[in-house]
Formats: sequence, structure tokens, C-alpha cells
Amino acid sequence: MANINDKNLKLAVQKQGRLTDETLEFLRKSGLEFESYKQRLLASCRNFPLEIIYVRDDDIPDYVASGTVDLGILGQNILNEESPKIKKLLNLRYGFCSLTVAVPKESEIKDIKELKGKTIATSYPESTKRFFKENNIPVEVVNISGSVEIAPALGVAQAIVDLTSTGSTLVLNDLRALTKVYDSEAVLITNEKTLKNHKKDLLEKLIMRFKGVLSAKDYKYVMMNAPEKVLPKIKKIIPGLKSPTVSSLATKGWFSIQTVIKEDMFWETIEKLKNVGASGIIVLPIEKMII
Ligand code: PRT
Ligand code: ZN
Repeated sequence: MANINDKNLKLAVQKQGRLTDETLEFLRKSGLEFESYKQRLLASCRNFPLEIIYVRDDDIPDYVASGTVDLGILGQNILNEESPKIKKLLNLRYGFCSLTVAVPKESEIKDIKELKGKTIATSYPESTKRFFKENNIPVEVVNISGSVEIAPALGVAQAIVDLTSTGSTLVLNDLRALTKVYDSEAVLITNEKTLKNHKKDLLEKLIMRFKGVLSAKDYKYVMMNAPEKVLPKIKKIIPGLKSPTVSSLATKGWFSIQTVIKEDMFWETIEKLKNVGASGIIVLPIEKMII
């Protein structure tokens, strides 16, 4: 194993699993250069004082809480289950899933209240117990480490609580979602020690890079042309970060406008712009955005 430089930040990521590809993509988009071939357990970034440590996701909370590593990327679901002593820094906007209560398709159960006194199989016993307690529904919770979906068919439980993303695993196992316990996504975590020690400045630099990638995801860069008389209307429609950039075109009385538009308002805004007379609208993805 290569030597770990103690001055560098250490980040634990999932070695092989559902979060791995998107985590590595996110780090690369943040401008970090490093190796990530399968057998690798450790990689030093070439262009940032950061060591990446590849581990099982279940080990990440302990590694971070104990200060073995400074940072970790894992699913919020694991934090909800284990409540380790860590600090959450950022939601990373990938790895989306929900912890879901499901029952057999033909079951007559329509409401979680009807699960009173029933047995529920899950790999998330703490989250499950908490959820049913909060809802004042006494249930029996059995902890199963994998293939939770087959528990009802085996007669082990009348319902399950498991992670879902597309919902196709539920359908495949003749199950039907009843309600959601919580939503989850990948998150960046750290510990109190790193927030205070000599690595604090490095951490801030890294977070600024991460935030740049995350903000860019939420915005699109938009260019359009418009005659002078509609410029005031356009400026009103564009809720851009600051004012848009306006420059005159070769055709007299026409202008080119450049701005950024938030993804969630995108189509609404584009339609309004067209309606007031903007034309030649071009939309580009933004790679990074430092606000
Ligand atoms: O080996 P290691 O311990 O590191 O990995 P793991 O097997 O414990 O975890 P892994 O790779 O399965 O998941 C890692 C993280 O991905 C989870 O902790 C979640 O934060 C996130 N994630 C996102 C998911 C899903 N989506 C997901 N759909 N984790 C698991 N699933 C499973 C779910 O358990 C069920 O079996 O996928 C199935 C349902 O998927 P759909 O799409 O059919 O609904
Ligand atoms: Zn795991």
C-alpha cells in the first residue's frame, strides 16, 4: 500500500457498489485527478493534497467518526440508521433512493395503521422502529441483512421496509409500496477534529470545488437574441444571479443576451422569453459555477 501523507485530507468512498461510479465522476468533475482501478484501496490525487480510500460503505461512518479519515461519502440512509458522531457538510445530489414500507401486492393492507401487531422484515431496524414508534403503531421488527424482498413470500413477515429507487424490485417480488419512511441521497461528511485542525483550510478549498460542481448542476447557461424594445421585459423574466450580459448585434436594434437560469424554473422561463419575443435561444450546460 502506498504511504499516506498525514498532511493530506483523507476521503473514504465506497469501493464497489451503487455509489462508486457517481462518486468518482463527481470527484473528477471537481477537477481531482486520481487512479481508481478495481483492486486499488488507496489513491493519491495528483493535483490536490487528498488521499482517496476505497472501503465498504458500512465502514465509512466509523472511519470518519474516529478520525481515521477526515471525510466520507455515503448514503444518508446509513447515517439515519446509525446516527454516528459526524458532521454533514453537503448533499451531493446523486444516489437518490427512499426507505419504503411495502406489503404483498394482494394484501388488503392500505394504510400503515393496519400493520399494527404485524411482523416487518428490514435491514434498517433502527429507522423502522423509529418510524413505527413515531406513528404509534406497535410492530415486530425482524432484522434481515439481505434479500429483504422475499421475506413476505417466505412467511417471515407481513411487510418489509427497504430502499427503493426505481421500484422495479418491489414489482418483481409482487410487492406494493405503502408509504415512504424517508428520502436519501449521497452526502459528504466530516468530523469535529478535521473542522478544527490544520486541515481546515484544505477542507474549505475542497468544499468550494464541490459546491462549484453542485451549483453548476442546478443552472443552465442561456444565450438569446432580441430586439431592443423587449429588453426590459426580458430583464424582468430572467431571475439570473445578477443582471444578464447584454451586447449589441450587427443588425441594428438587436441585442444578444446571456444569462444563467435555474434548472427548476427552466422551461417556464424559456416559454416566457419566447412569448415576449426572444429568438435564437441557445442553452448550454455549465461545468462549474463559483458563486
Ligand atoms: O459492499 P458495500 O457494503 O459497500 O455496499 P452495499 O451492498 O451495502 O450497498 P449498495 O452498493 O447496494 O448501496 C450503496 C448505497 O446506494 C446505499 O446505501 C444507498 O444510499 C444508495 N442506493 C441508491 C441504493 C439504491 N439506490 C437501491 N436501489 N441502495 C440499495 N438499493 C437496492 C435496494 O436495497 C433494493 O434491493 O436496490 C433495490 C431496489 O432498487 P429498485 O431500483 O428496484 O427500486
Ligand atoms: Zn454496505
